[in-house]
Amino acid sequence: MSLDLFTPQGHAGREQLGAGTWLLRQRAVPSLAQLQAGLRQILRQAPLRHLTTPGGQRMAVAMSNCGSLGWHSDTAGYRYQRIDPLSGQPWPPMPAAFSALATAAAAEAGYPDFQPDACLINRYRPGDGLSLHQDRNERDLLQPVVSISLGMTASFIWGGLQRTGRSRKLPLYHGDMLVWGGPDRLRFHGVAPLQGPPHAEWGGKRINLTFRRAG
Ligand code: MD3
Ligand code: FE
Repeated sequence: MSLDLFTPQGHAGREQLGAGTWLLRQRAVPSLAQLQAGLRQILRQAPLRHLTTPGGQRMAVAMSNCGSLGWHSDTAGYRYQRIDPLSGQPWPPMPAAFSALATAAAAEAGYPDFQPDACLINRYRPGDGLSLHQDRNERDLLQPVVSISLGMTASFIWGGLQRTGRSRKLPLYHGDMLVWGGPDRLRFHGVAPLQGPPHAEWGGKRINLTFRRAG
């Protein structure tokens, strides 16, 4: 396949967004086939589902997990757990290609010892967004979070350490990776309601993978 020089997602390269944050454009592209095959298998065992917030609201984004720990939410609260409550079984294992990619990206961003034990899978359809929040259910907040964007372009909202601070919007394209840690780990962030054309291969959806050291 030839390089597309006319669309912004055709540009690789890395950009430092904050003291502890790197955007690695197109970093997941060499692994797309492995990610797609792995996802298909994981979602057969642990289908995407809409969780309920502690306040009783159905989340627009559909979620699943792989790895020894999975993020879950219901009216009892947010937490990581070893068992998928839908199947009563452990979450599907994290494929070696997934963890190797997350570990390599983290090392490139200055986090040399990242070994994820949880991978949260988020599925957005047009109109679905994720409201401004912090990720603070992980045990060790010195560990970074690594994310991979797949499918339709998202408008990522990047805020400050307080909910009411200024925020900027940043497009995330198919194949982009973000590594987030250090002083930026507790920044508020979210995703604007998904809009725009369907992706040529992934269709009318966006999948986001976030790798964490949760336990
Ligand atoms: C910044 N997911 O799953 S990934 C989430 O695109 C989540 O689905 C978004 O926020 C998505 O919790 C954004 C990028 C990301 C992930 C974790 C972070 C940014 C972060 C943790 C702290 C600060
Ligand atoms: Fe988050």
